[in-house]
Amino acid sequence: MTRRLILILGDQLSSGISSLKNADPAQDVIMLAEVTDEATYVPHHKKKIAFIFSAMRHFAAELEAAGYTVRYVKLDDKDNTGSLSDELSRAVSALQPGCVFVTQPGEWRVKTALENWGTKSSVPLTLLTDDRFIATIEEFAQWSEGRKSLRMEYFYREMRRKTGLLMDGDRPEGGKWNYDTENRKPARGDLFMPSPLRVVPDGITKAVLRLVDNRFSNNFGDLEPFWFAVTSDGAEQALDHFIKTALKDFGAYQDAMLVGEKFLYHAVISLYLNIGLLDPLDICRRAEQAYRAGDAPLNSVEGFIRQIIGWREYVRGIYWLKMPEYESSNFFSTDRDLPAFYWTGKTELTCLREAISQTKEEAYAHHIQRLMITGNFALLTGIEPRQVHEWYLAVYADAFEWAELPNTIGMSQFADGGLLGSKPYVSGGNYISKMSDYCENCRFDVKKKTGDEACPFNSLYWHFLDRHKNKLGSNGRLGNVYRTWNRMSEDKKADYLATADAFLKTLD
Ligand code: DLZ
Repeated sequence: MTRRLILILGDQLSSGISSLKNADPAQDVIMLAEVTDEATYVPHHKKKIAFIFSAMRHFAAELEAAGYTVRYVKLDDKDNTGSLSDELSRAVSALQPGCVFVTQPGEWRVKTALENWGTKSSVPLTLLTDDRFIATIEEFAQWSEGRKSLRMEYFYREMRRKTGLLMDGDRPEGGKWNYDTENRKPARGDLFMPSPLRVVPDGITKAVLRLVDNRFSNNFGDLEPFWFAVTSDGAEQALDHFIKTALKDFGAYQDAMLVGEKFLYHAVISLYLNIGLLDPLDICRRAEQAYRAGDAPLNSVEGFIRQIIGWREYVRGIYWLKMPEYESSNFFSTDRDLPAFYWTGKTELTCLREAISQTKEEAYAHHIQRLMITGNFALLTGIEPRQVHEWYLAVYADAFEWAELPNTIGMSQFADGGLLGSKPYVSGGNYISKMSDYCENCRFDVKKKTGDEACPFNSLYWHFLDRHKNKLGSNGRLGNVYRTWNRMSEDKKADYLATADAFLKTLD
């Protein structure tokens, strides 16, 4: 057997990853590299960089403890070349392996760079399937073939059947595949709120925090307090904690938002899942167990499992099916720059201020804050989709392109023209007011429709529908709203449009 060099990327920190299968501790070398290129291709949140580097260092230490030889390149190592490809070349020169193994990267850009490296390299490079997912990329492509519409719901049902999760023979548990209609309760401030498990930084994490503080001091976000788990054991504890304290209410309140409540009943485990510290099927089985033991209701557990074996797998499939063109989708041909307050949180709109401030503090906001506050605003105001995508990719600790890009380009910005969603996720202030307490202390009045004091979402909503009527007017799901718009008096329409135009000017 020749010596293998095995490259593990920053989001491949799973002991069962395909590149480590059959690794021989006696002769193979495992390599991890902290590199400037990956840390800077978008201006990542400080906490995200610290999370990835600390988890990489902990994973390397675990591999060493298990008897492997590990080549770990730290960001500030003096010979660090700054890119994954050049680090691979340096390692090949130093170690003279017979071949290089990598599990397929989760990002088109990184995959292409490694493939290019492979074509020039003196040693063969093998990219292995990433089998940490329920469906392979090929399975998804097969599922999509010949379908008129690629809706998640049908794919999700296949994944339920494939995994046997929440199945009662060949029927869905409880008789329905989806319990979302029970999952739209607004939360009240006096409810008992759990909070995610917080891990105290150890010596390894503290060293990384110093490094990030030195090297990325101008990046967005608060570095401390840093409380993320950085090992699979820590992530498992965080999952247990969620199942015990929050899963039961996760479903009912998953769309709710409250001032100062950053997590509500959300699991905050996507960051662990997306770098490989948790396994998707294992997480779902544990949630199902809680349901079967009577510790959590079906609407919560089904909603939770759907996010993982449904939506998460589905967006990954879409990513690999549609890249690289997907990234430049811009159905509405918009070109407005992302407002500066996305990087500061300094805005008079309470909803945006809350969602962005907590993003700055925690590198986290939950799904509805991302979709119906920051995403909704970007879509209504016509921000260029690529800028919105790069913002989400940078600011969230769980954001890796395969997951983030379809969520932003497709679901949130409708920039793919309806491949993912059947209609754009836009709303006026009413929805925000119904699902949150954000509007109670806002300088704008959600009940006012037009004028200086009116909630900007109200007029922007109609402005959006009016300016895109050529592209959206024939969408059956928008029939009612267009009928409402068409029935309005010309004066009222003009008021809405003038109010929105005045607001849009303030963004220029
Ligand atoms: C996101 C990220 C960061 C910040 N740093 C590194 C790094 O230094 N080394 C590394 O191997 N990966 C890093 N990553 C993750 C990659 O940018 C990329 O998102 C995934 O590897 C995609 O497969």
